[in-house]
Amino acid sequence: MAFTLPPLPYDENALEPIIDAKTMNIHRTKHHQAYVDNLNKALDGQVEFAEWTLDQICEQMGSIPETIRAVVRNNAGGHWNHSFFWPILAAKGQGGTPSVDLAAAIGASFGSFDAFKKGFVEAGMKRFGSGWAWLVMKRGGALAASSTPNQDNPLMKGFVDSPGIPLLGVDVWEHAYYLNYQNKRADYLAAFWDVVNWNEVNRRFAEATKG
Ligand code: MN3
Repeated sequence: MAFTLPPLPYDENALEPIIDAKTMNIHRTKHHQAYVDNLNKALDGQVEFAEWTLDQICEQMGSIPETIRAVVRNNAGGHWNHSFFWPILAAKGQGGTPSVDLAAAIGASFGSFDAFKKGFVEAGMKRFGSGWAWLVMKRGGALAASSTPNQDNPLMKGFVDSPGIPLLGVDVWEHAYYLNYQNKRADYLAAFWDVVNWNEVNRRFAEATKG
């Protein structure tokens, strides 16, 4: 079954002024759509993977034939990461706050909420070139801030430094922020907190905790 671009859960201008409508439009209908199209193209005729979910492809990247693995890794990652990204954003003031349970887990793993934010932003700032910063739940339940290059994600066990279940992530490719922030990734990451959809992060955390 071919993969498709998921619907955006809000209007393209909903995240303004933090993320402008033009960036949202280009990012989703051009960049994200290209990952979808290129993933479908790469898997065309690969009957063995016809019923695989996007999660399965990311989690079992080592099972993808080497001849197509690099293109599948880039584009399945790109599709997964952006499909994850849109719903964990919400209009300023609409995203709620971390749940009591999530706040407690963040406190236990990082020492404080501010220490978590600092670690998460640092992960994004230190990522040279293009990639993502993540809050992940590692095996055993501890939370960690990490980053991945390109379109890799924490589901890709054996391919990334800090595998786990992604709870929050931010795209630090220049295409995610260049129109509004130009080269100022730090400003983009500082503003990002205003549009985090904690309701969705809480839901993912509750689901991950259930196991
Ligand atoms: Mn992107």
